[in-house]
Amino acid sequence: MTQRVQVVENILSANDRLSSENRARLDSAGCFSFNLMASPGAGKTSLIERTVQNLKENYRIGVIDGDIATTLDADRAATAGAVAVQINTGGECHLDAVMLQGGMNQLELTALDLLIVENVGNLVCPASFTLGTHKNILVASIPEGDDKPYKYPGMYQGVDVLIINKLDLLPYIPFRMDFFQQGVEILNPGIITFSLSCQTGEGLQPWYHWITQQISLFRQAGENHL
Ligand SMILES: Nc1nc2c(ncn2[C@@H]2O[C@H](COP(=O)(O)OP(=O)(O)OP(=O)(O)O)[C@@H](O)[C@H]2O)c(=O)[nH]1
Ligand SMILES: [Mg+2]
Repeated sequence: MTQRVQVVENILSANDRLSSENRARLDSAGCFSFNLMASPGAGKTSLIERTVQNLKENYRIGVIDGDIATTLDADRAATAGAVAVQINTGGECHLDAVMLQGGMNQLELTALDLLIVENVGNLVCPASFTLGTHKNILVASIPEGDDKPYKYPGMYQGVDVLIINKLDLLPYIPFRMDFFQQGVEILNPGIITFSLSCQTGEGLQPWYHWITQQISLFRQAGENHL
């Protein structure tokens, strides 16, 4: 048991080291990045499609898509207008820093303003593996149910931004928004939250605005370090 704990700790600290290297590469390339995490089907790729379609006029966008199998999501991101790379984890339930490094090696980072990473659909494993992206974002969705913050606290605790997707389904599904938000508030007080629908487009403008703002702040910080 002690040995097993030691091995897990070693794996995680090796991952942390590599994720710092990934961050340094992204910083020196001037490429702002975020990692989208969610349960399967919450709408990560739909959000990427919308985001790329909306922002591609102003920014050069890369997408690294993590999935157990297929290139379906990277194909969707590419069709939307991103430079897209698919990573198949071959059964692993999360991306880790070395996988992201492999994906980044296939992209010309200096030619990108924004890198979006889509993690494997899972509310447990991705929370334990930092990748080196600037922000970690959780996409929750109405059909998953309002109890998810209580049942998956690690994921809700460790993120910088929360997106509540599939708002269009709220009238049809028993989902107590107050109960959900109380759970979030206990775990991650004051977290930046966007409620939206990738289906109807409702609520997407503030999300696009936030990205634009973050890219400006990131560039200003880079200039201050020169
Ligand atoms: N009603 C509704 N459906 C949505 C919305 N966003 C996404 N969907 C649908 O939800 C399903 C899953 O969407 P994806 O974007 O593929 O979800 P994902 O999180 O990328 O899924 P995985 O990569 O498999 O984990 C698709 O059928 C989408 O059309 C939304 O806002 N409202
Ligand atoms: Mg997807």
